[in-house]
Amino acid sequence: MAVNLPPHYHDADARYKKAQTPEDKLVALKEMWVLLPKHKASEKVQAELKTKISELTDQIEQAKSGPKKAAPGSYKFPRQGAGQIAFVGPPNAGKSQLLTKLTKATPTVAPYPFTTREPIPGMMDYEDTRVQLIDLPPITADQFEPFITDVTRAADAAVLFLDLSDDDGPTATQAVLDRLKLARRELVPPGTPPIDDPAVYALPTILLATKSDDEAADIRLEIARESFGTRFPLHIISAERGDGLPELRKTLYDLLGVMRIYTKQPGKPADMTSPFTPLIGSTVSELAGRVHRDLEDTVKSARVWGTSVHDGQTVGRDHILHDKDIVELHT
Ligand SMILES: Nc1nc2c(ncn2[C@@H]2O[C@H](COP(=O)(O)OP(=O)(O)O)[C@@H](O)[C@H]2O)c(=O)[nH]1
Ligand SMILES: [Mg+2]
Repeated sequence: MAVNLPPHYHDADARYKKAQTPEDKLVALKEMWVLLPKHKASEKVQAELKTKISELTDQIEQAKSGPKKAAPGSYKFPRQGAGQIAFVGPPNAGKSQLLTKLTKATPTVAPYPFTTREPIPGMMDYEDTRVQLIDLPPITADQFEPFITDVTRAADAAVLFLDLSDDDGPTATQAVLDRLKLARRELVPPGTPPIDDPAVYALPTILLATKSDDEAADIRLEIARESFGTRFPLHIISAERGDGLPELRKTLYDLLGVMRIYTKQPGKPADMTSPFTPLIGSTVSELAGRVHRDLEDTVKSARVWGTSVHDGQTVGRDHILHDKDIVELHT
């Protein structure tokens, strides 16, 4: 969709392109952010600008705090499936164990902290879709791998871990929230309105209480509810016994806020095996952009089979699609 940008925006853009230092670049980008009209048509430009601002802010900060441990961008995972969810939590909370239960990934699981040193992705099946889960090293007040800023910028959502086998579980989980906040990552409940500051990334988050098989889990759960009860949706599991895992798959899929759309070619049956997964509320043209980059602008109409239309109804490019619609795109 074309975006009408005010003339001052182009001036700032020119200053950005001429800027020699990261600091000057950042100043120009922030001017562009302020000048950019914030509406649906500019969502893509907003997202690109926000990523640049965030990357530069993090880069400047990391340069200040000494030599880099990891080259920037070395831990960016190509997006796969319906979306990416990052596992964040204190040491020993059962993050890696959960990844082995939900995916085919094989991170080391061990009864001592700091076993996981680098991000490990795995694909979780949910019905006919897949969700990419990323196991991360533990976060504490003084332990924070710099690449976590990259992974949490790219991720669509997060799972915050709370260990029900540990009396200090709530304190350790609070430390994770505090440390992430220092890195300009805010864990928020799903449905939270966007944050104004372009350098801050908000991740829709569920709180996951783990090791519910522990004999004192019930009592610790009460304490956890008091600390975090209303701040995040709470889900309880035992990875060891398998309790809560089937429900968790659905919760994680739902956390992405996507819908399943099946596409078909004219005169042929729909492909019901691998749905596209645009965000809930997406239009025909947004779906088309996922099918092929060029299609987003060239699609003119679609025929839709689903619950909100009569079968095979022709709709325009701005028609809002619904979960499980079957769509035939026309250019
Ligand atoms: N009792 C119990 N122990 C668990 C459970 N999940 C993980 N653990 C144990 O907790 C320890 C740390 O697990 P790990 O997945 O490596 O934690 P991470 O540091 O968060 O990745 C290991 O000894 C696991 O066997 C569970 O559901 N119940
Ligand atoms: Mg681990």
